Amino acid sequence: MAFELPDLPYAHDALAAGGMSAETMEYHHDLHHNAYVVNGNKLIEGTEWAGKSAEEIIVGTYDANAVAQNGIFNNISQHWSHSQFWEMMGPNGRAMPSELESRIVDAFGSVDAFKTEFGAAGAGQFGSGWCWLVVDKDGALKVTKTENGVNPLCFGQTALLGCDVWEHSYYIDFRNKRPVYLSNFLDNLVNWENVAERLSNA
Ligand code: MN3
Repeated sequence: MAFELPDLPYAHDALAAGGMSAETMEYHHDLHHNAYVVNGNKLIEGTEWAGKSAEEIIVGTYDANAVAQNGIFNNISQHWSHSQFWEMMGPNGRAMPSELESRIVDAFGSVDAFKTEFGAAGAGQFGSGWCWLVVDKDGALKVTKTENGVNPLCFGQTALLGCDVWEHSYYIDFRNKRPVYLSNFLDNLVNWENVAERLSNA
């Protein structure tokens, strides 16, 4: 069974009031994410990875010692990360559930301190990549950043929240202002109920 581009969990213009335009969603979901699905399917066809889950392919093809990851990893990992990313966002007005808030305060000191660390990770990722809030193998909440298509599954971590900092994710709406894109993401776009659900399943 080949991978398929998932529908967005909301309309293309649903996040526009929160700062992510329909034009960004059309490029990012319909074109960029779709390209990872199409290319990933082509690359795994006829290989040992055909029919495997995205998680199995990501863990199985990631090479911690490689300077650059292989095409199968890059495309399937980006497909997985984008599928999570769409779910991690939602229209305005979603408050942070209290259990999640208390875990964040325990780990980072305050919600603002967490946001500062998350934003700094995203702004400090040189070139393309992602920043994340994860549950590490020891159960601790941590902020991380990853390059290109690498994601927390590669390190045995659970992704609670991820933000795409490839230029295609912010250049239409924020031009070169990645830090503003990140602070807007945290303040206006995150679906904290989805993040809390990931935490309770971790
Ligand atoms: Mn992207």
